[in-house]
Amino acid sequence: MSDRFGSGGIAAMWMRGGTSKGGYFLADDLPSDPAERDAVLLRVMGSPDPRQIDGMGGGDPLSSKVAVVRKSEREDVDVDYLFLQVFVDQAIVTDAQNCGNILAGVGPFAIERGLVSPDDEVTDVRIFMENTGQLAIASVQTPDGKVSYDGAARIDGVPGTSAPVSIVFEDTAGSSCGALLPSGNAVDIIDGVNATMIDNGMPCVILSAADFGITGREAPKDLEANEDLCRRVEAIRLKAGPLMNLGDVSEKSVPKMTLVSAPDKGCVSTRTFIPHRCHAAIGVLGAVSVGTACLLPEGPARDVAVVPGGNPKTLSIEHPTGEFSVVATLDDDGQLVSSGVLRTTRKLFDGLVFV
Ligand code: NQM
Repeated sequence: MSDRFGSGGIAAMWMRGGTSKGGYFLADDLPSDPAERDAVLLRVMGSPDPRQIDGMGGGDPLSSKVAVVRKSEREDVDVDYLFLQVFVDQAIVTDAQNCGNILAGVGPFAIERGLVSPDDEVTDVRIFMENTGQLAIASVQTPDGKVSYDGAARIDGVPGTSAPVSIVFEDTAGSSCGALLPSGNAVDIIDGVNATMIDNGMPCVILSAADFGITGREAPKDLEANEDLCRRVEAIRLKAGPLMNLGDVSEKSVPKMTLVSAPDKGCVSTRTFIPHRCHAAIGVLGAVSVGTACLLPEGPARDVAVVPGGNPKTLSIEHPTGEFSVVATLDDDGQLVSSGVLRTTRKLFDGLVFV
């Protein structure tokens, strides 16, 4: 662990990445021992505490996130990115999930810290996602050799506009579960309801909102207040964990639980528990996995989805604050081979954080 400024502080950049926010660290600036690193990060975020009042976290899983970045030694890769979810109200730091929103800030951070040299206008940063062992290619705006955060791109869930960061994922199927459909089925019955257990970058369980007596259009806070719903969804999640090769998930932030219903004008409407708070939007790789479920021959998502023709297809995943477009490229068998998403990011703070 380096003390670059001799102050006892730890060098950190705070960034909004997509619809999430968190601390970005160079791996060398954190303890190399994972247990020591996690203790430092709990202190940085102010966890466990629902308000995270004694730390940088925002009292919400979406703003209690960390990226650890290092120059990669892998062939054809620029940087390695490890995502860590710092729980808000429990002393848990987990690397059991990836995060495609925080990923949006990794390319700019790597350029700002000198790990990647900017090209003209746009710099493609090849990022190895350590949590799942897969590659993402992020295109960062770098006019005049400097990262630009200003631009006209708009994503739902974030006010205003910013420079676009487009990201392409390949080979995300089975990222954490070993197979796209870890049970081998497009549909299984758990606790009496149809469930699709799927992993195309994020382990997700897809359920029909109607099976829980809700419309699927409720506000996240109303769903979180629905104790019967939360209890039933969590019971299914705990059973799905081992079936998805994730083991005991009682202290993990996966699988995500997505309740689907018919779309307004897109492909499918969603409400996603991540896994205990209801997402204000939807995660990036979560949206890719839900979009992929819409393309299956059967299941709760397929039952309500309106899938556009053509290839590639833009799958508009509706969520509580708008929609998330996944551009899906399929092979001749109709299997998704790559997905493209548009995100934006913003540098908020660069300095030292104290523990
Ligand atoms: O699915 C939240 C987020 C995420 C994860 C979560 C994400 C993804 O919105 O790739 O981005 O599901 O915990 O940041």
